[in-house]
Amino acid sequence: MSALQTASAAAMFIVAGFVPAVSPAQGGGVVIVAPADLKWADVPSLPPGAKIAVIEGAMSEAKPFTVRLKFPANYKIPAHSHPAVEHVTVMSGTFHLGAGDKLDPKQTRALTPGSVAVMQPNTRHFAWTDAETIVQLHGMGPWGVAYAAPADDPRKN
Ligand SMILES: [Cu+2]
Repeated sequence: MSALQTASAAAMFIVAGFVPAVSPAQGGGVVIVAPADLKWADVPSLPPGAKIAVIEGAMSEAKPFTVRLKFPANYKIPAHSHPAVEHVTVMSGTFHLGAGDKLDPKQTRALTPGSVAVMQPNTRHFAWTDAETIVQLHGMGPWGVAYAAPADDPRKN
C-alpha cells in the first residue's frame, strides 16, 4: 500500500467513525437527537395545527416513549385525559395548562421553559398557547387521548 493509499484509508476511517454530537446516533442502545434532527408530522388525535416528533418508542406499544409536540400560537387543547401518566416538560414558548372537565383559559398556569407537569391517568386537563410552544412528553405506552366532550375529538369529526 502506498503512502497515499494509507493516508486516504485513514481518512475514510476517521470520516466513517466520527459521530458528530449534532447527529442522531441510533444504535448500540444510544439515542442522541439534536433539535435539527427532529422530524415533525401531523397529530391525528389533536386539533389541526399541532406537530409531533417521536424521539423514542412507539406510543401505541407498552414501551417507554419520548416525543416533542409543537403547537402554533393561539392553539387550544380541549379537556382530555390519558390511560397512562403524562409527563410534560416545556421546551420553548409558554404552555398554559389547567385541570378540569372543560377548557377555561382563566384556570391555567403559564408554564415557561423548564417547567414540568405530571398528570395521573384519567385526570382531565386542558391547555392553550399564546405563542408557538414546544413541549416534551414522556411516559409508558400504550398511549391514548380521550376527550371530555366527544365533539372535540378530531378523529371523529
Ligand atoms: Cu394531555
